[in-house]
Amino acid sequence: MLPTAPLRDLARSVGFDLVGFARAEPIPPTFIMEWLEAGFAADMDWMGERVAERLDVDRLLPGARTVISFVNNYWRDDEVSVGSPIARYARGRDYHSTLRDRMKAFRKAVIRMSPGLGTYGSVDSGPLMEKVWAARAGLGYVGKNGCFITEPYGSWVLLATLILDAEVDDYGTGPAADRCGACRRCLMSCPTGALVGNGRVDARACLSYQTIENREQQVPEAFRLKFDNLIFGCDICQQVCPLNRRPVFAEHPRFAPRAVAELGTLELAGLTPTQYEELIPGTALARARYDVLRRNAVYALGVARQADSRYLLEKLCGDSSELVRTAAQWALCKLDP
Ligand code: B12
Ligand code: SF4
Ligand code: SF4
Repeated sequence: MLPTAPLRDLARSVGFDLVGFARAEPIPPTFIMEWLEAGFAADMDWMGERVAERLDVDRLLPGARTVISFVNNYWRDDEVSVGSPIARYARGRDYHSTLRDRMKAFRKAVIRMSPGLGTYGSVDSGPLMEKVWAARAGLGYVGKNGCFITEPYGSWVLLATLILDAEVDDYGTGPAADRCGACRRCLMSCPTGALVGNGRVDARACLSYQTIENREQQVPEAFRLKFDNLIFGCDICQQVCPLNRRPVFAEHPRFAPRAVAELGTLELAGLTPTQYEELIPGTALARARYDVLRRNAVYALGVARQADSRYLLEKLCGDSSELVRTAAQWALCKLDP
């Protein structure tokens, strides 16, 4: 049995803001099955492909006993990125590598303490329900906005998860008390009605999905009309949340905005392949390809009816990417209704 006190110190020393421990018990299937059956996963087929693993971490690490949940606050208000159309979590260095590096350092040190220990770690991409583990570990709860909300940092947090095949001496007591109460601000503010109750998000309507995961086709017009200075991810349901009113500045330079977060939509729509290669690798924006990022920025220019974008939009009507060409034609029509 591992003692949690030194593990907590270790988590802090590698850079995590919060850490908690949950027993590796199976997750009831209702949440994810109902979500998948309702079609809320849109075309993220990978969400339905490894459901058995998502529900039972023993399938990821045979003999799993404990799930450690790590939290990093990432909120910053640097002057340079105040008007950025990129969601906050994606403005700095790619969080996957930041949290992964921290978890690797943690894992290495724990294995030194307990040789032979089996582990399985993931940040975002593994078949794990990370918010459920963070809730079970007692670090907060899932709000009506579908986000994991902590007491000290609100929902401006990212999660990493590590499974161990050993027990620890102190487990979290489950989700923190729900602090949403009668508030419905996120539900009222979501521009596309993607919040469908009880913390469920219909990804088909969520602008985060449409800007990042919908990479093959045009975004349905009803949604692209909501690309209001928003081209990668969406923070609206977090910005309006009263539990996010007292954010804490994330000091670590890895969370500092990169050069791309200083650009506006016009500059992003006009990115050259060379600029893309200079600015995007190493950030979470790399998930959207060159053409997808420009498609999104072009929509935002159309929505803003920005007169100074006419020259660029006309040029993009002849772009080699069909995705960008069609978006530019649409945006030009918005300029000349
Ligand atoms: C698919 C996905 C998306 C989809 C769907 C969003 C969603 N809420 O499901 C899309 C593309 C829309 C998306 C958007 C975003 N995402 Co996302 N996403 C994921 C991913 C890969 C899986 C989530 C999932 O399993 N969804 C399926 C539903 C059914 O499960 P669920 O989200 O856990 O919700 C249910 C359970 O939590 C259950 N529940 C609630 N409390 C409890 C307690 C217990 C004990 C139990 C058993 C169950 C339970 O009720 C919920 C509703 O059914 C996770 C990473 C991961 N591997 O977990 C990141 C993750 C959730 N995303 C993250 C982020 C940062 C975002 C964005 C904020 C990015 C942005 N700025 O645009 C937005 C937020 C949108 C929103 N309002 O939720 C962070 C979470 C940050 C946070 N504070 O919550 C994660 C954890 C990635 C990470 N490692 O940090 N995302
Ligand atoms: S991220 Fe944006 S679109 Fe998605 S649920 Fe929140 S407010 Fe709605
Ligand atoms: S806006 Fe209100 S209802 Fe939505 S998550 Fe925040 S406190 Fe809960």
